[in-house]
Amino acid sequence: MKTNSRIYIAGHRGMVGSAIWRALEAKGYSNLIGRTSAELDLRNQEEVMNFFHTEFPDVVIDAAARVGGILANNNYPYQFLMDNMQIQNNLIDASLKIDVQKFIFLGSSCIYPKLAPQPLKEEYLLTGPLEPTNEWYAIAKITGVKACEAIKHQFGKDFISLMPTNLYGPHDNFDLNTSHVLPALIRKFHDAKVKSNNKENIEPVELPCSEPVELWGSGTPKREFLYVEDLAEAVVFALENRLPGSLYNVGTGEDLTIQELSVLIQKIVGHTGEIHWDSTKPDGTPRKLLDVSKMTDAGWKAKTSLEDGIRKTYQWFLAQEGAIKEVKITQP
Ligand code: GFB
Repeated sequence: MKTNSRIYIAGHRGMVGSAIWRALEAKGYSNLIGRTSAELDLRNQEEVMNFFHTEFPDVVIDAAARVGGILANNNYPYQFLMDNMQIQNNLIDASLKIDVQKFIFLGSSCIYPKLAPQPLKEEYLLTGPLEPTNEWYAIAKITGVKACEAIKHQFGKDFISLMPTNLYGPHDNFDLNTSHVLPALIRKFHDAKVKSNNKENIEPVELPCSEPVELWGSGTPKREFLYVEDLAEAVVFALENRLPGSLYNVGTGEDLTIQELSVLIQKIVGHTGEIHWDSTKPDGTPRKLLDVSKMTDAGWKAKTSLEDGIRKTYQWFLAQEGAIKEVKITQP
């Protein structure tokens, strides 16, 4: 990899793509290429092929995908299946046709069977049924992993897949209908705290107690969380080193229950009220802890603790909230 290699980051405006862009820039890579979805519809094969024939990237990183939390996955199965297949098929096939030097495909830990032994090793792929709430997204991502593996096997090209665990960080989606659990909890606890602080001004109480917050499911499922800037470091590591395998898990190797996560976020945000669990909402898979020994053996390890990562994400969220309020104030 040269610092002037032409590196196309598909999805460079998203949480993952923008973190990869910043990480590459920080390491001196000067020839980064990005297109917004308004400029280039990655679901359109002709548009994608024309773009590749104009830009001729040396390296392609596929961080473009339709993503969302448990409810969005459950409610929009067709879009999660079809958009993702179209995006990745177009990117992978165009990359093969113009002969890019390296292709990195990003997916998610939900590709593994729902009840596979824990921690999840790469070799457990396709050994059992998937978690029903996200099987559509998982099936799309599995086809991407297999397409890259087939290209490596058949043409000997450096097309690899990195499977991160649940990600979070700056530029995450904080919309409560479509977000993942970690940003949803930041928003819920923050909003409840702000609401009760405002109330306090009118009816002061001795001990400020935040409004209660409603969370989904039972709180018992376990999840592993990776700060997105750590994932970006892993992508740079995979770019700079030729990894021999075709599929690598990327995570911290540690998980916690959603209930434990809620207590941690409550503490960081400063919410002091009750938590109610809405059992009508799905729990999803009981656990999906990644076995990260393949990446560790290759020489990469995550470095941000969950608490530090949540603090940084909350700071970013607060800065956006401030910006949004300023815009609202200055509008007529
Ligand atoms: O992050 P999440 O939406 O998705 O939910 P998955 C994780 C757990 O948090 C589930 C619970 O048990 C949810 O019921 N949860 C509690 C909440 N309160 C909330 C809340 O307010 N919002 C949300 N969103 N969850 C996704 C997959 O699975 O993970 C995707 O659907 C992808 O395909 C992604 O793999 C990484 O971890 O269950």
